[in-house]
Amino acid sequence: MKKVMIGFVVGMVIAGCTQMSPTSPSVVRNSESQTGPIGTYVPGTASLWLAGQSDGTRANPQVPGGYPVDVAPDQSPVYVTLEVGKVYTYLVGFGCVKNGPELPCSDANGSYLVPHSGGDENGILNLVAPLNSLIGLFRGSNQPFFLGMSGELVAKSDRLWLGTMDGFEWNNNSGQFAVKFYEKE
Ligand SMILES: [Ca+2]
Repeated sequence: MKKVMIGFVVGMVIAGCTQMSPTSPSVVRNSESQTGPIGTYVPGTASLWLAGQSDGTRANPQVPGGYPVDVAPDQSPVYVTLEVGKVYTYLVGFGCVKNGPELPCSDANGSYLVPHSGGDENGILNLVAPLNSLIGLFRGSNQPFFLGMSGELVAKSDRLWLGTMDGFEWNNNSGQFAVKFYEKE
């Protein structure tokens, strides 16, 4: 039993390290069954203002029109593939994110409200949402929205981008959220 537990812990640490520094959008589909949940890790560095942008595209200045400090694909968001028109519930299983070194870690509901400091950028509208919270953006839409720890949504397109909320400078964020989407019966 002890050996099994050690193996489990080591496996979790390795899995955590692997997922802490994704360099490109990733999708992890649960292989337990064809109708199982769709899950992914969302790193704190994932910015929706780089959603769908080609490598080298920059985003997230401290002020509108300022120098954008983040770049695709390093701070690009991850995504899940959903079936258009279907209803999904989602749940963040674990994880916490912080928006800079020496700052407190937040769960996916985030902390106080902040705007995107760059305003509208790369064709994606501004959003005011709790700092460090889990946020989403459907492909084909330009309006990011708050997701938080759990909820329900209708898939407006086949791709839901996932990121975390910050004012600017996603590149100094850390942590991640593990989120799963379940097709509603
Ligand atoms: Ca930051």
